[in-house]
Amino acid sequence: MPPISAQPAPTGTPVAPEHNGHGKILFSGDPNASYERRLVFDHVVEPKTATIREQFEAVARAVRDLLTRQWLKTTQTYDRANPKRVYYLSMEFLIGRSLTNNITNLMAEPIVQEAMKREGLDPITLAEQEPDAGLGNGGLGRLAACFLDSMATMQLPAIGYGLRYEYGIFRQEIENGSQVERPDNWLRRPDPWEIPRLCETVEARLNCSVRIHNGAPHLEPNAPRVLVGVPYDRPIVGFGGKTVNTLRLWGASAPDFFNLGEFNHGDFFGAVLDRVTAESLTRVLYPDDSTAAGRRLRFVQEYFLVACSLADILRRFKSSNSDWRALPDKVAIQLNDTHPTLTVTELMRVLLDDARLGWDEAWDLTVRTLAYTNHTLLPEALERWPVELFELVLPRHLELIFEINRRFLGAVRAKFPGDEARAERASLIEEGASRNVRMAHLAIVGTHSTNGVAAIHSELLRTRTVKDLAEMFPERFGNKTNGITPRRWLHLCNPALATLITDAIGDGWVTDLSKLRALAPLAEDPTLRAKFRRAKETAKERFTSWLQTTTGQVVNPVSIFDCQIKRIHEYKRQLLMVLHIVVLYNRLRADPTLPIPPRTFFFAGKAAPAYTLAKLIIRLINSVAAVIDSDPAVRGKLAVVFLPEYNVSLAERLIPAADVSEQISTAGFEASGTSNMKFMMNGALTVGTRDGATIEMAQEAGEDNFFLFGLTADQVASSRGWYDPHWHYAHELETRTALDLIALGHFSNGDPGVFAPIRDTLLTKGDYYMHLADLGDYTRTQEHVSALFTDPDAWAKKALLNIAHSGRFSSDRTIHEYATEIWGAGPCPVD
Ligand code: 26V
Repeated sequence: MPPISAQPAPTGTPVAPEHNGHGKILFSGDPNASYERRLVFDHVVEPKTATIREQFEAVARAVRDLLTRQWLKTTQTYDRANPKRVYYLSMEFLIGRSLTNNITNLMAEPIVQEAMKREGLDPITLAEQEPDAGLGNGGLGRLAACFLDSMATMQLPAIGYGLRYEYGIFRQEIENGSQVERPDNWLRRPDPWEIPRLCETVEARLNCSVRIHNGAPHLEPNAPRVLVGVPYDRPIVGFGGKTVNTLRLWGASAPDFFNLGEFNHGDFFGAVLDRVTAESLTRVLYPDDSTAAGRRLRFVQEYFLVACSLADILRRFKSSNSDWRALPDKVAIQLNDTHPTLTVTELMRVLLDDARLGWDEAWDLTVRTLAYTNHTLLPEALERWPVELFELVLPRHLELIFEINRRFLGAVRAKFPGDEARAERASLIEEGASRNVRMAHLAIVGTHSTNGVAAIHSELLRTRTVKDLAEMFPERFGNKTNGITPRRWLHLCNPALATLITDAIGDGWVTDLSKLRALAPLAEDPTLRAKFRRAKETAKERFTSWLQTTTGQVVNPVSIFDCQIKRIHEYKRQLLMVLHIVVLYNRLRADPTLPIPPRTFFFAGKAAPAYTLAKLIIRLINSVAAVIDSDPAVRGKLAVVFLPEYNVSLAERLIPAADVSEQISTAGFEASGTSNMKFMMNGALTVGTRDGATIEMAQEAGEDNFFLFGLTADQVASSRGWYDPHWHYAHELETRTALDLIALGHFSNGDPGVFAPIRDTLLTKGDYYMHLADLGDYTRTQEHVSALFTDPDAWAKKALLNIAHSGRFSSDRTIHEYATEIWGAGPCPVD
């Protein structure tokens, strides 16, 4: 296999526009040119009267014209070379905006900027027209999007497969301090990036029908149905613009012969209604990443993704290969969490029932083709689907699962004779009042590789969560620490810092982030430190002025920007940060002259709509913000800001401006985290627990340059039996005062009832996530943070050292490891 380069695309040699020959006419005054042509012929408007939205669509389409030839060429190159292909199956791709990213990766900024100037277009206003493609909940979906960028940049022949939800993650509004969910109808207007491929549809067969009953979709048994998957392709431009890979999203539809019977009997209305119902399958993304509690339609969505993607993959395989035995040499399928685990049984079904292979051969091919990544250890988020649901929707798959399990348990009993308890724990089927299929077990048994997403997470997965399976297949378990794309998360979102870095060490870091190490010795240089401070100021001013113009909120740009932005979850401990704020608030109330550097605490994140406590945490944050804002004793020293509607674009704005990154999950609970890496790369200092990838970040940067605190994962586990939050309440005055203020109604107009559930969680119900255990150490650590901030030069040095040691957290490095150690795939360069 050819070695895969860590620095794949040469920088400084833009492919577009020169290579494709279209750049010269883009935006020219000639009405035949791309931009005007789009306005006149697509929108049928006079360019002078075009609305800003029409202008955006025309610019985006003009940029698409720049990449089209390379996109076609990429497909042709792969078809000709027939390399081993990589398929990334994911229920989520949290893409964000594409216009500026595609311009950056095409290296087309200079011509696009010049052309926009000529046309009198404002690039920022124009970019704002594009809605975020929010086809994901959080980390898992954003990781998938970063991986696509890296795979294209590294010239890997890869395709992403997902679903084309018409409604992405809900829009969050805050009303009276509380979260309200609004639908995100992001496809309301035509999306300039997607290409429907109506000639490449595939079919997915269910043993039931989806019907609307009382306004809600229901599964009707024993009514076999065919669903049609319509591919919608999106270009994924690698940096340098040479490779343009594809993200293929499936939309559900009904076949043309659908319900022909009813149609012939005159039930035209019923036939059309059924079509509408079929199309409703991919209408909306499930917004709850905190529990896997069974929504039946989600199960059908998962199967639909699997069936459509696999049909497409196998069709492509068969068009260039004649022997099924070549499958694992030509195809690597990565399962992003258990959501696409039905790929195991779907591939078995095709190989057994359609290709007519024997069990052993089919099983060997299946296992060698598939690999699985686990993204969470939280028991409530591990997928288990009722056996009864399989019977209803996918009876053949259930038969296959029982047979896989029979053989697997035979192997368990052979390896560990007499250990029936082990067989029960390892089984693919959870027995009990209701029988469930344990999807993680199926994923591990049916693939050749299982990995976690940070060293500690992979270790806990192997030694605790699925210990019995790891003991059956020790060679299958590994780790692939997550990463993020430096194109979007540094080059694009932080121009001031990116320029500083390029001026100091050249631009090679954009495709080889390990080059950032060259900054480490330069951190000794006071001039560079001054430049870093200037770049951070620029980013902070940019953010504050955006905040003021869009929301009217004014924040102090010289205060410490202390940020926790992520989904709202108890384990992520937004409450710990709130408790610290209340501790500081009390200190300042007791002594308004207390010399502490001013801080602005930023929160952003969505709570799952049904997660009541998470929603109450949002309300608490907003209540604390309001009380602090109206208290003259602390105003000017402390401010709390909850930024509504956290999405990729908001992260791109705030992260460059951050001074402090809060990564404060209960140790052992955050699988990896990826915003931690984004902050580090943008020169924020981390206050964090020894959890997820934060541990590896501190190792890289040196613990002296980090603010680590709190219990370790081992300490959390070993104190679980005797930990009692009441002890902290009784013995720590500041803890008690803070909790009492919350519980007695100080932040709820004197009404103690409002935040009682939070007090109960932290005290009476045992504080499962051990906030009170860590509060003392956290508060002391934050004092060191404040002290360092009063020495801006020393702060800048640590920040620069963090940036210098963030190179390992490029998703290029992660993808290099997947490609060489799991997929056995290498680059297939496009001319
Ligand atoms: C579960 C479910 C349950 C059914 C409904 C929809 C849904 C959506 C997502 C999930 C699983 C969420 C798991 C997840 O996002 N894990 C995060 O993965 C990141 C990337 O590896 C990692 O950095 C975070 O630490 C981890 O929490």
